[in-house]
Amino acid sequence: MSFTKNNLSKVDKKDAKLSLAHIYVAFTALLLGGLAGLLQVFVRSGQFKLPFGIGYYQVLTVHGVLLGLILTTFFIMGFQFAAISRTAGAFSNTQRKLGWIGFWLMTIGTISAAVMVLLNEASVLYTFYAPLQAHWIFYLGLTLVVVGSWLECLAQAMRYAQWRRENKGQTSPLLTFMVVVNNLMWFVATLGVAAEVLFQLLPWSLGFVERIDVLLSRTLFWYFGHALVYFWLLPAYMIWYVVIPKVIGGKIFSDALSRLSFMLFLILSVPVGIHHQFTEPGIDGFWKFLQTVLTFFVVVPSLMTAFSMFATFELRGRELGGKGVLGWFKNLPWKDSRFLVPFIGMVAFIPGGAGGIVNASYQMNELIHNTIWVTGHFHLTVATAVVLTYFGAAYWLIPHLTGRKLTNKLNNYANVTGIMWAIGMFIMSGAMHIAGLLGAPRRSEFSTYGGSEQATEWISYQIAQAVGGTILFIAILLIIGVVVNLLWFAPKGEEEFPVGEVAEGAGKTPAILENFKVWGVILVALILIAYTIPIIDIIRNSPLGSVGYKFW
Ligand code: HAS
Ligand code: CU
Repeated sequence: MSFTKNNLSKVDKKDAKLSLAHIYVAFTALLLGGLAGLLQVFVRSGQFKLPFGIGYYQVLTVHGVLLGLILTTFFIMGFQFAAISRTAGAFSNTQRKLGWIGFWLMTIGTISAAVMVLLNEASVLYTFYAPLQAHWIFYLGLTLVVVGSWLECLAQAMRYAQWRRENKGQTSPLLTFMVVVNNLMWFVATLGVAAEVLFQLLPWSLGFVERIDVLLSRTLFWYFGHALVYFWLLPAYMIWYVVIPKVIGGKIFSDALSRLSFMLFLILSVPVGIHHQFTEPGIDGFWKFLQTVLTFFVVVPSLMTAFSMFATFELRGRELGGKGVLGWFKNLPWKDSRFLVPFIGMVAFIPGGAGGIVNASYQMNELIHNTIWVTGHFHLTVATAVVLTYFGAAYWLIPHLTGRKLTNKLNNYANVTGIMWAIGMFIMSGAMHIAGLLGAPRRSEFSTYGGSEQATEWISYQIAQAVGGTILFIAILLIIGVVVNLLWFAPKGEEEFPVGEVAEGAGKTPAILENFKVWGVILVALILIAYTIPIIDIIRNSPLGSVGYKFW
């Protein structure tokens, strides 16, 4: 049997189960990680002390790991299984089995890492920087999460390859293609963190070696770490490019442009990690500058995305009769949570992305590095643009998978979650940005620094963060309420998995955009250029290395 793009309208039932399993873990992580976030902003306001000997850094680790690593990875994988099943067709039994093995490895890994954090054996934050030393089970747990995700990526790639075999010479379904690009980027990036964990952190935490090369470990981490943020972002972009046009009744602006932007992310996401290490000694300024330039290149596909989204919105708004420069704006479906919630995410990404450009500007980085400005930046990017898009998608994806309906009432609650998030985050992230410019450090418990005048300036902003954080936590409770309803209680029915069609006249997609060999070669070349000499330098000039520390 061969099929055309549009005769698949649903996620296969067995695939739906696999997808849902991921969604359970993701939203459990949201609840627990959100609670940890609430405790943190309370502590930092100076008005609250953690009970039962719980440490601030322990809570911060729970927050970063559960929200930054677990919520994201599980939601992404669950969404991607559904997206492929919907656009390329059901997974084969073998592929699905691989997916389930991956899921269980990831879940066991998450539980082991979480237990070590709860036992206060691993308060090393989500970046697990050496020389802070966690219990080896924490590192092993995170390794299982990565290995599990590889198996899932493999299952998804196999489904894509099967589609290509069965539909020779045709352009693949856009959403399936995007998933494969995201997974490839993830695989290449995670090789860095896998090397760090296997060759450095594990032997060191097990006591096989006494010392660790700190700079090398951080460089391997950031080789992975920047691509990690795009691994979070690209599924949101999939929803913006492919789902949102359908939700608003419009068309995808251009298939070719969407694919090009994803391929640009693939080649440019990894060789820019040193922009997180501008202030580290031991990396020559030339390489920092080179990666600054590459970072400015990787901004381009985001600008293409912004352009493309504006075009989709404007075309649709005018089709509905919008006049004048901005008249189209009011004709968009503002009451539909499937549109409004991700849209708020898009708006947040404008200042979030602009802040990123400040961070990446080599000299300006001196001002904001290690201040809470950076925390403000990533709460706009990952914790608003990305996760609001995920939530907006969950509001149709979950009922699609469970055979229920997003009723009007639930839709209204869903809209409230988006608006509350916007308000809470505006206050919290705004206060973080300003306090950061005034020098307030990130990753830091409340302190008056001996009553210093500068630290006094920060306190009112820390209280504002607690206010914003509280609103966000209430929004999380409401989100969980909507999700629980969509999983188990909403009325039975059918909810669409919206997949847009490409606007007419957009032209045929050039085959080069699907040629993984060509893009793969460019990717490897850029990585070698950006990293070979810095890594040789680091290893050659490396001092003794450091023993492990547990400061908590
Ligand atoms: Fe970043 C630090 C640079 C994007 C996440 N970033 C972080 C950290 C995280 C993070 C988690 O160069 C902290 C890591 C840690 O713990 O130390 N970031 C950038 C740059 C971009 C960027 C150049 N970051 C992201 C995204 C993230 C993320 C995306 C998560 C998902 N970031 C940095 C740097 C640091 C950093 C330095 C290190 C700082 C330090 O010193 O420690 C770019 O990719 C941003 C490009 C984006 C744009 C915006 C395009 C706008 C769009 C929306 C259109 C809106 C529409 C709506 C259509 C240029 C696509 C219509 C609207 C109407 C109003 C009508
Ligand atoms: Cu980065």
